[in-house]
Amino acid sequence: MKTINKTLLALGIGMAMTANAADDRYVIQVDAEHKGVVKALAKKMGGEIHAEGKHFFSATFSGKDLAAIKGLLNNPHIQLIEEDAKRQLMGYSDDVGDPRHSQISPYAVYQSQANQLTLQANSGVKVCVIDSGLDRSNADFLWQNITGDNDIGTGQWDQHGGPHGTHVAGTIGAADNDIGVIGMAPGVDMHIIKVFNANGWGYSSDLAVAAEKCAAAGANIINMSLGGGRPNSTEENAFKAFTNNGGLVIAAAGNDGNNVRTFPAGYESVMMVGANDANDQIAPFSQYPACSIIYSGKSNKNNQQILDSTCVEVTAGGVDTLSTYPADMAVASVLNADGQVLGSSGMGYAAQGNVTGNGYYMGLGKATDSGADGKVCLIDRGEISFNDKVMNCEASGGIGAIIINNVAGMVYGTLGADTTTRIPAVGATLEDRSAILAASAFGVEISTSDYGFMSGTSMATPAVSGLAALLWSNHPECSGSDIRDALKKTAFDAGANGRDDYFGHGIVKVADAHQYLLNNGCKATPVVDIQLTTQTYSGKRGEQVELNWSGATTRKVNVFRNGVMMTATANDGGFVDTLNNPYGIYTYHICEDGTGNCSDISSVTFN
Ligand SMILES: [Ca+2]
Ligand SMILES: [Ca+2]
Repeated sequence: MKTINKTLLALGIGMAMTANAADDRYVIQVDAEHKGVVKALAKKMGGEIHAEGKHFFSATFSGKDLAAIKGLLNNPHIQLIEEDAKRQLMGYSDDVGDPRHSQISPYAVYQSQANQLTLQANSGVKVCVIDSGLDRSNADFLWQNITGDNDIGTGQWDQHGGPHGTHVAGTIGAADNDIGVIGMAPGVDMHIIKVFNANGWGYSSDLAVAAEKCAAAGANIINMSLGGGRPNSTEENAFKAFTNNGGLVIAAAGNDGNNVRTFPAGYESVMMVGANDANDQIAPFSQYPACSIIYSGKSNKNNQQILDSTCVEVTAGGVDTLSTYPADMAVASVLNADGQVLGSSGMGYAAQGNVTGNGYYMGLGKATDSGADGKVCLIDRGEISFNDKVMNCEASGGIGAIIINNVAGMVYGTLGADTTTRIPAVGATLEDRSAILAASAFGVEISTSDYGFMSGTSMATPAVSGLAALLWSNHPECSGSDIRDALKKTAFDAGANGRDDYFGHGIVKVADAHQYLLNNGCKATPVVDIQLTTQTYSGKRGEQVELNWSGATTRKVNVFRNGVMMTATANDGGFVDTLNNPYGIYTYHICEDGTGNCSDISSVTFN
């Protein structure tokens, strides 16, 4: 495996710089004694009040610029109106070090507060990982806590079918020891179902079967870092059944960077996860389907209700995620300057090797330089390709190359598949530039490793599954829906204000979710007055959906399809809807006649 994901990450950082648009939020400074009057005025002008101090408050005025606000809020008690600049936390980062010799906490552990909560062993939480297997060659697992299902199509569950499944499992449950990485729920019980390998899908490609195996193994969480375009009702029913039995199903939004809804993540019963980076920015590849909208009320469209279970619900770190690999399938880089290990990234397609020597600064490395003979070349990024810099170093007699970033952060680059270099080459951060130029003795190593980086919503999804397991182990009385709800309620609101299609409710903060459940408890048995079930069958006039309900108390009930009221019908517990050439998901709910007292949504899928 080459470090192919580095290119993706570089793209992510470039995109992130432009992602934070203005959001119409202003700070208004006032005389303390007249703050109430000014606040009332701001509300009257459509403002939504946020933070408040003695002499100021902040408010959002949707779609209005500063000049317009100054015009609207023309009041003698206002001292100043200014834009409320968004303050960003410093980004999160991986621990610096070599995971072959010490344990590295990936940045997402800090970002999502997994380091602030302890997994409760023997809580009965078990995560089922439907992926490409977990390779037994990696030592960073509590193997006694891991089981799996073999499959005729894909073979042994503990022999990898590519590194994907091993990487995913490590993010969930890599052990807390002195090597490798640490999972979000370190050492948690896992059950591995191998549905695909290097050749593609095996016979257990039917995820419905996999879901049943997960349930049979006693798992309460299913992780699916996979997805596709078409819904399937058998599959959906399987996940609905798992969820109805108190479980939690979590799946990836997809990596095409568009607004397409993928499945299984797009089913209501499944929690859809997007990916963010270490700087709380959305990953450019993370898909952002719009939520379904339910309309209700007397004229059908009076009330809009966003069905946030068909779109991204939360995100977690999934850009350049460090995790476990099958033995020797990852590439590691180590940069040592005067005995201190600095952050580094292996240049894509760089030669393996481990060299030590004095450093020689080559500037931009645009020409050969005999001063580099026998030394490690220190080269600034810019103007010519990484490969040309490394080739010039090697042609000068250099034994290894360090390319230092010219913008903040790590340089992630590749020499290209056609490179002919034979010396190890790594990237380094701009922040470490002065330390590097001041040092004399260097070590540069590119070698195989059992730990490496990947990027994708496939990496964010196991982060959320592990976080859910960590939270649940501290609240075993909760249902999967309670855990899902707590993660959403306490997510950090990144991106546009409020829930948005990219982040959903935001970035998971598991310690905050823990506090939320301590404060509010679980709603283990949700109060639903009206119970609705739906099933499909083929009738003479087309596809038919049979609705059955109980618990409504009015003489008639209102039947809604896809949020639009179809009819008021007798409250006799049954109704049949006929559809002509249906495709996709159809949602139904029942309300007591003319009221907002409604059943939960029940949906059917045609394909
Ligand atoms: Ca470890
Ligand atoms: Ca948001």
